[in-house]
Amino acid sequence: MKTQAKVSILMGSDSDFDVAKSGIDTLKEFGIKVDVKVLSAHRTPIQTHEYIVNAEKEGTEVFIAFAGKAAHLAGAVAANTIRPVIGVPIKSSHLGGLEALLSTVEMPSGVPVATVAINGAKNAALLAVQMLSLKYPELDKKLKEYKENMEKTVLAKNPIMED
Ligand code: RP5
Repeated sequence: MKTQAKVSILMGSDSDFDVAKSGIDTLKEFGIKVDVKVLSAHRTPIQTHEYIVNAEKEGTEVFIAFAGKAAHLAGAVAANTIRPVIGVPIKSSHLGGLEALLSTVEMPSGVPVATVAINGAKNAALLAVQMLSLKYPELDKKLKEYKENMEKTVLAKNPIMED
């Protein structure tokens, strides 16, 4: 099932791709058009700014930003768009991702970033689908099916015992 909904995925480094992949795959399962770019708030600030402005003009409705360490990418995206921004902190080898979580979630008042768990790519994608389902009835329907299937899978593995 295809939809006109469009999400931009940014990651601070190609080393974030392994985490981002499950989010990208989830969005594609819902038939959402995904534009994926490696852009950094620190290493390519000018190109990041240009991309965000153009993406919004070209129809991106939600941004998802993956970044680790001093993770300023989601904040930098939110500073340059009025579209919703979801931040995914990436786990690091030294500090375990807590530094990225705090860098992503502690936004100043007026510039929100909806921050999911460390490496929470799938939930970021599902949150984006939930936002888009307000506009696209086909996504609303598919989300309901997704939740029903999740419930069935859990109950099949863990049947509720009756007295
Ligand atoms: C962040 O620094 C990236 O988002 C990545 O998570 C981390 C490490 O980047 P690399 O040194 O692997 O390129 O900006």
